[in-house]
Order: sequence, then C-alpha cells, then structure tokens
Amino acid sequence: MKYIKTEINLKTAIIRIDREDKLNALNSDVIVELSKVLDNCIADSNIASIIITGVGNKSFVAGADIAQMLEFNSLEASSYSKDGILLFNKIEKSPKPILAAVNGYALGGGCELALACHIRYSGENSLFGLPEVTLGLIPGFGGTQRLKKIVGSGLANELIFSGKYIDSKEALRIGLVNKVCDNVIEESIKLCNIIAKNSPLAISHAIKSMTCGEDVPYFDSFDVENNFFSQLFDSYDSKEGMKAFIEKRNPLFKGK
Ligand code: CO8
Repeated sequence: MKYIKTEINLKTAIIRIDREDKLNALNSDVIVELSKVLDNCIADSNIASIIITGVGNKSFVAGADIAQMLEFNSLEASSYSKDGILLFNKIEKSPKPILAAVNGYALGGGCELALACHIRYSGENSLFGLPEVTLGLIPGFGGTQRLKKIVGSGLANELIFSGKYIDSKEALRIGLVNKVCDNVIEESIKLCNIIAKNSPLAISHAIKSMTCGEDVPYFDSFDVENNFFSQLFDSYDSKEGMKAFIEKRNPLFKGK
C-alpha cells in the first residue's frame, strides 16, 4: 500500500492515510487502497473496531485531491464521486465500529469521511468545513446528505453555503464530534478497548438496526429493531452475556 499504513493495537486496527505532503488529500488511489484495507479489517475476526486517522499532526484529510479534480470532465467526476460514495457507505454500514480520529484539517472530502464514520473524536487543533462552494463545487462524497442528519439542516446549510471552517470546540458544540481530546489517538484507542469487551455480534446488530431503520418509515423502524433484537436470542453471545450477569462474572463473547 502506497498511501495507507495499518497498525494493530490489541483488537483495534488503526488505519492512517499517509499522504502528508498533500495534507492527506484523497486522490483516487487513496480511495481504492482505503477500500481494500477496510475490507481486510472487516473480514479479520481478530479486529473488533477500526480507527481512521491521518499521518502527521496537521491534517486528517484536507479534502478530495483538487489537482486531480481539475482535470476531470463530468463523467470522470461522476465515477470518482461514486467510488467515494461506495467507500463511505461501506464505512457507515461496516459491521464493526469505525471511529474517525480527526487530527487536524477535516475539509471537504475529509469532513465527509469523518461524517461517514460511526463516531468522531477530534484533536484540539482540528478544523472542519465543507469549502466546496468556494471551488465552484458542492460536496460529492455524501456531505449534503450526512451533515444535515448529524447537525440538522440549518447548521448544515450554513456550513455548506458559506464554506467556512469551524474549530473543534464549535464542532463539539454542534454535535459534529463526540469529544475533543488532548491526545485523540490515545482517547480513540481507549474507547475501542471498551467496545472490544462487548459482544461483536450485538454491536453489528445495533449498527444494522440503526442503518436499516433509516431506510423505512419511522414507525416501521421499530419492526426493524425488533427483528435484529430478537435474532440475537438464538446466539451464543446473548446467552453468555445474560448468564455471565446472573453468575456475577465477566462474559466471554465469541461473536456468534
Ligand atoms: N487537494 C490537493 N492538494 C492539496 C489539498 C487538496 N484538497 N489540500 C492541500 N493540498 C496540498 C497543497 O496544494 C500543497 O501542495 P504543494 O506543497 O505541492 O503546493 C500541500 O498540500 C500543503 O498545502 P498548503 O501549502 O496549502 O498548506 P497550508 O498550511 O498553507 O494550508 C489548507 C492548509 C488551508 C488546508 C489549504 O491546503 C487548503 O485550503 N486546502 C484545500 C482545502 C479544500 O478546499 N478542501 C476541499 C476540496 S474539494 C472536496 O473535497 C470535494 C469532495 C467531493 C469530491 C467529489 C468528487 C467529484
């Protein structure tokens, strides 16, 4: 892999986008590589959760690669945008929690990458924004859809129409990130270690329930939850988890 470095810390995969000289901007090769690495991490039963971050201390991802996009016609732009959308949808639908550890600029496609992750932690010096309109573009990796879901349409409109950047404190205030940390990687790993103690099967069902529930009318979404909830009663993990509680011991989950 040219642009992706992966490190394993206990049951957590730390995926680093490594294109520091271009502030980790997403060119098409980064997108292909990130997609492959995610497939491997999702398939690896030793990995419980995944952290995505950027190499260096200046940038998470400063956006899609503007130099590459300058050469695109509309067909090439559509194909590039679709590849990004497929990757970001894969992240959102991942059966394993994916956490964005934002360590600097999260702009344009970089902000959209963070938005696709299940959880966002930020370093103190991060800056967030969707500056596409300043380039004569709009967000093309799902940002027009995901931002309004996360912060509400008023704030999403303001950020997308103005292209302005907000700092990590403001990102926390509007719910764009869960937490602002002194050491974002350390805090992200701590959270992943807590997650790793829980049933991977239950977590994947919770993700499925939340993502599938969005595709149906509101009151039907409770049937979706009921379906995933009840399926778990045929699993080893649910018997083990409840038995361990009754027996006052820690559960030993198997993910099945
Ligand atoms: N694309 C390509 N190269 C970049 C990008 C980028 N997004 N961001 C930074 N770089 C490069 C710079 O060109 C520079 O390269 P070089 O040294 O060869 O000149 C290097 O990274 C360092 O950058 P700067 O010298 O600019 O660093 P500064 O500290 O002065 O500034 C900033 C940092 C403020 C982050 C500045 O680099 C900047 O404004 N970057 C662009 C931010 C931006 O507009 N991002 C949004 C891009 S559009 C987008 O993401 C669309 C997503 C949807 C795609 C849909 C597909 C069709």
